[in-house]
Amino acid sequence: MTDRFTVSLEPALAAEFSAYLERQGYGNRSEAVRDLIREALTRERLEKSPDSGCIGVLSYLYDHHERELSKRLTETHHEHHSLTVTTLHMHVDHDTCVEAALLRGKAAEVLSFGESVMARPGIQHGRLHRIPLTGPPLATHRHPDDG
Ligand code: NI
Repeated sequence: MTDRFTVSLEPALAAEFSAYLERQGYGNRSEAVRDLIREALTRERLEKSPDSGCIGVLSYLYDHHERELSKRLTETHHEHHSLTVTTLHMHVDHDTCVEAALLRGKAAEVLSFGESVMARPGIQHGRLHRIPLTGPPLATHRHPDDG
């Protein structure tokens, strides 16, 4: 069952929206509106419910010759092993590495961990994408090394 509604836009906004659809490659307005609504609801949920569960995709680039950075990053992920589910490492060229870490935890914890990594000297192009979990906030089982 689909809920339909009509949206009125002033001409200038409608023109901007049409240009946006074109740039983003949307075939129809409904799909674009659905995505924008989902994005707004996701943002609100992550902001208003810091304890709700989410998946985080954290990516960044760094120079592995940068003093100690490589080692400290590994240590950081170990210190937060309950948040960092897995890390993918790519040797881009002689100097540069890209890592993508998959995180799982409370929205606020994932954000503060991501921000602390991205703020480090030597970390470039840091990005954190958070996807809210709709089911139970977190897996409840524990591992012997969780402390
Ligand atoms: Ni590397």
